Amino acid sequence: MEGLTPTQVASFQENGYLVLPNHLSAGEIESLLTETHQLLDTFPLESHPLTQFTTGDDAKDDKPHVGDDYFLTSGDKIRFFFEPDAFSSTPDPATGKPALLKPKQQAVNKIGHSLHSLSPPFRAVSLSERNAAIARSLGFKDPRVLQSMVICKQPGIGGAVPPHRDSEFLYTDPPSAVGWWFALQDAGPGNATLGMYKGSHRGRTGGAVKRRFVRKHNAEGGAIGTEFIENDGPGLPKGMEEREEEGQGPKEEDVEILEVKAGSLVLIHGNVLHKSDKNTSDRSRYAYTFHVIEGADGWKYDERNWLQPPENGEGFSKLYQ
Ligand SMILES: O=C(O)CCC(=O)C(=O)O
Repeated sequence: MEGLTPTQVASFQENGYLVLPNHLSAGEIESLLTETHQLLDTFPLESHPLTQFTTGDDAKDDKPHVGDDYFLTSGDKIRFFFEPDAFSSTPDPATGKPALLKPKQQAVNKIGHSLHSLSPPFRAVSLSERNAAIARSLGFKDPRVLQSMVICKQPGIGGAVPPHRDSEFLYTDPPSAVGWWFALQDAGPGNATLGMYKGSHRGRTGGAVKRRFVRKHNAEGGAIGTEFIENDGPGLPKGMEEREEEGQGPKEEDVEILEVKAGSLVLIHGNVLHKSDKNTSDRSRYAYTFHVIEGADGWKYDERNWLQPPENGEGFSKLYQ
């Protein structure tokens, strides 16, 4: 199976991302959307802790929260995270819980984080020879797939994703993450598409990983949530050890607002800064994304990362079969 052309690899390395139009067939898009709707229709609300998705530092005390545990143990499960704006600002007096203001299907921010292993349609488009060939073109020796999710960007309330680099969340020493992001619906300026800071992955433009999103622990060693900490390890992938140059940091005028059709694949360098706005339109913007990290000797997946390997000891899903 063919991977990327040398021109495509060069473009990925130059810009920090690469758009591959028409990557998924109409049948594949249909199967992923059908599965997404089926998951949204059937997940039980009664037993759900009503966890809302945010990457902020929201642990208010040193006790584990049910919602934090639901998030932190979702790496090998299919779970549902709500839009903060889908809830009433005061609890429902009958239940003591915040009340959902929308049907659950239109209230979920994302579904994650192991669709690639647990859902047959998502597994088929993730652990594929086609993706293995792309990973080979990018130089991966033993690529491992993790943190797969559907991001719904619900009409009117789909929350903004602040500028970030994926290696801040899935840190290996040295950094190696690459995101695979598939548009399941057309995405453009009207419905909160991806905004990519072109070239911001490079060391000279300040692309080194400077902060990390990790598990927060209490004095007893229990995980009580998440926080950002300073990165004290290598900030750039092997072979990219450039020094930062003053005044070369990411600029808003370098942001490319992607306009992509359903079925497009966007490859996202783990060090490139990217974001998406709040979806204030009346159109959803479903996307499926998973990430790949280097699992070979010479790279170490960090034990403080928010997402940890499954407890069965098998490690993250191998892309090379
Ligand atoms: O789909 C989005 O809005 C943001 C996705 C993203 O930033 C990511 O997958 O790293």
